[in-house]
Amino acid sequence: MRTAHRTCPICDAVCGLRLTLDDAGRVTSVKGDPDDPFSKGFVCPKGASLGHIDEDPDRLRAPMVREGDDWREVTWEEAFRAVHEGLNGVIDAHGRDALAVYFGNPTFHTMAGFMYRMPLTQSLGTRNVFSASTIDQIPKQVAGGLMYGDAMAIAVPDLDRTDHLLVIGANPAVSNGSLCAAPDFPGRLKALRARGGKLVVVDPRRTRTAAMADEHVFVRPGTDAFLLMGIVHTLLAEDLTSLDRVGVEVGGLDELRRLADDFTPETVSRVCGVPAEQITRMARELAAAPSAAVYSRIGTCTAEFGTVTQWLVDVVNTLTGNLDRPGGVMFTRTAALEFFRTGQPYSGGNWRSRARGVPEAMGELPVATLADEIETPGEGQVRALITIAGNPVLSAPNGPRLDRAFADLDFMVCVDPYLNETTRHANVILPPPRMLQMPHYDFLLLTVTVRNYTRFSPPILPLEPGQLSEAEILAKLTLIAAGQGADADPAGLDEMIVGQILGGAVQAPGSPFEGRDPAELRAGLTGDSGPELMLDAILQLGPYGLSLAKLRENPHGLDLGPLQPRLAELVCTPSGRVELAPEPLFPEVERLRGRLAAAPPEMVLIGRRQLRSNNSWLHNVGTLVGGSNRCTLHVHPSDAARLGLAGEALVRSAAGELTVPVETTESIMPGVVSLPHGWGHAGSSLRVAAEHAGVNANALTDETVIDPLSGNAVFNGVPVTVAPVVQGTQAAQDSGGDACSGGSGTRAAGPVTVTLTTRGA
Ligand SMILES: Nc1nc2c(c(=O)[nH]1)N[C@H]1C(S)=C(S)[C@@H](COP(=O)(O)OP(=O)(O)OC[C@H]3O[C@@H](n4cnc5c(=O)[nH]c(N)nc54)[C@H](O)[C@@H]3O)O[C@H]1N2
Ligand SMILES: Nc1nc2c(c(=O)[nH]1)N[C@H]1C(S)=C(S)[C@@H](COP(=O)(O)OP(=O)(O)OC[C@H]3O[C@@H](n4cnc5c(=O)[nH]c(N)nc54)[C@H](O)[C@@H]3O)O[C@H]1N2
Ligand code: SF4
Ligand SMILES: [Mo]
Repeated sequence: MRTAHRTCPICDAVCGLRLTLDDAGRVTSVKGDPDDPFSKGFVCPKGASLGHIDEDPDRLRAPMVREGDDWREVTWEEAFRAVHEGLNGVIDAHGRDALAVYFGNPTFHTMAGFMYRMPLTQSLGTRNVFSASTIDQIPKQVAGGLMYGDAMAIAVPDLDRTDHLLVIGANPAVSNGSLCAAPDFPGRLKALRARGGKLVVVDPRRTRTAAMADEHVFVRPGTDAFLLMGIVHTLLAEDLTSLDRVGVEVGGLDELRRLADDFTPETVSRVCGVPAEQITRMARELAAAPSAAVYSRIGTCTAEFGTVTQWLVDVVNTLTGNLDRPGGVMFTRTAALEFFRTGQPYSGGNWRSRARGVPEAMGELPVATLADEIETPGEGQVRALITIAGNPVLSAPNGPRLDRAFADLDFMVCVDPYLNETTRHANVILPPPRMLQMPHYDFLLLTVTVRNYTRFSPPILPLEPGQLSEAEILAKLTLIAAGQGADADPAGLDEMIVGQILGGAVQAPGSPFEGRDPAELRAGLTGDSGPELMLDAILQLGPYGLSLAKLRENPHGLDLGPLQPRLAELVCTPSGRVELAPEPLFPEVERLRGRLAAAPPEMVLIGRRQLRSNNSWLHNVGTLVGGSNRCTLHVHPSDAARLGLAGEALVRSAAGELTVPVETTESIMPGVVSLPHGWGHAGSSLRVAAEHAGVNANALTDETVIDPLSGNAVFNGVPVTVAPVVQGTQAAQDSGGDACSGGSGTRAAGPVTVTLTTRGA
């Protein structure tokens, strides 16, 4: 028996875990790490199941190649040769824009995903770059880019010090928070109320978070931008602003006044369903609180006015004087990534997608238009796809259409531990090692912690002989994409990336490495893998003067203190001020104004998360499925009675239809139904998941409707009709063919060119 410690890699909360393992390396228990200064022993049911997840017998242990409907385990050499032939066959026949890549959610959690995302993208040389960002948080980043200049500047509620927290479209008591890393979020909410603070939740469902709150406000799905406009209008009309409390220069107040002018509480109330007096009171309470923070997430990001909503959230935080101030919303000072802030003002829409003409944001296109790019013939049609840690058939809007489109590709390669709804279309699957065999450092999640904090976890178990790390797999893909062939050495690429970081740092004025010799600096780095060497370098360049060795000496993590005001050093708008009224948003505000008189749809669909699920990929673990973790349609009893619903319902939208068991509950607003996403495993080779299949909520979400500025998908407020299932009614089942053919061909080797954007480079 031995004890080991590591950060939980599943959700955004970065909890520390204490594991015990037997002599054979099997996990015998997982508990919260009581010595972690940030999570202090907290663990949720998913973290407690880490051993079962890690030891899932259905995880792939060797690369797989598909021949027709048959899968064959192959050696890594054979797998990479097949990838080399497949990708280069497509490049030779159709050019590089015929390639597409999709980075799924876990690439935001793995060290390899962080290190290799940019090099791989650059080596592919295609405009067809997609990720889970456009079904998640990109509206928040675009809003940050427009207001602060820096799309990596995400305002985090100062959860442990605030006096008043307004949560809009998030359910952290279940999700444990997102873009706000706070282990034991529910405990921190209880502490807020215990110290006399107030918690208000705006949600079309009475969630677990709402049940903990002083006040729960029902809002009509998709209308938060109206509610927030009503709050902004009140703050301005009643002169409740405290801009003097904001420590940076703020511009655009007059423009904002003009934009918000006709969104009176009375007017917006008719659209969002919140009584005008309540909107006025919400504004007054936010302004009067000694400190207050507005926090919003998925319910407001995956909405048609996603970017406008995220902008308005930070406008309210600014107007009430709570921007960059203790108890308000603040900006984490992370240990590792400060070096990567470019200081260049954000600009979006630099090109448009081929088929639908939708603008790029942050260098990527909306995954909502991936199927268009695969299906629309012509120059630049996508013929080959790489997915890394993603399951877009279940997670992207109109998943069934993607399912059909993937079946038509010439070549597909997936880096994933599972043969699932998406990877079943692959020609080659490259499985990463078990979680316990990977080192872990949350490059990205540690940029949004509610205290400054850092923690590194070395692998607990070694790789088996001949097994590849995820970093090596992604490095090989990068080299193949760059035309270096299937046999190129991944270590060479690691050295190149680390060398570029050091090369940039020695030239960067004021950097701790300024003027030093890169070779000497390289010799001083420690780390057992490329990502660890990279981490060591950027920790040393970071604001705390840390190193990988120092983090190894502190296996429970390091508390780096409460958040401090720091916006002044982040703002990089062209004007140098925080922009309250960025011009690119004006057309969106006009569009919003145009909706003031629109009649709301009779019935709309929203999503919901479940405590024991994590998107689509934990349903094969027996301890996590069943009981309350079922895929059901939440319906208000009054709607169920009106529509005659019992048993199963047939739900239809513009995109598709499905049948699903009905669960009536008073917790949901009348006129709204809710379906969790990530289900739909019928026929899966994952045995437990197939027994708890559920349906794919994204058979109903409409890929043709997006948030225009960010390209984000719309999962909430989807117009639907709901009817009882009558004998003989059969919902359309989504099915996809398997007709894929591997391309072939060879390419001349060329140099790998990788440019990391850094302040110094
Ligand atoms: N247990 C669990 N935890 C998770 C995940 C998981 O799948 N399961 N996923 C992780 C990921 S990837 C993410 S991004 C985070 C997300 O974290 P959260 O955003 O906290 O997650 P959700 O539970 O989706 O919360 C969204 C809430 O918005 C509400 N809502 C829907 N439509 C609207 C609307 O129009 N307006 C308003 N105001 N509210 C609306 C929903 O009812 C729901 O309660 O969770 C992470 N943590
Ligand atoms: N209707 C609706 N749809 C939604 C949402 C919603 O609220 N409603 N939420 C959206 C959100 S917030 C998100 S983040 C997306 C998620 O969308 P995706 O990222 O596309 O989907 P996941 O279900 O997270 O799939 C993760 C994949 O990564 C694999 N994986 C797990 N660990 C690793 C690893 O260490 N390495 C590698 N290489 N692979 C790994 C899993 O097997 C799985 O195939 O879903 C979105 N879809
Ligand atoms: S809350 Fe998230 S990080 Fe914490 S134990 Fe659960 S899944 Fe892991
Ligand atoms: Mo997400």
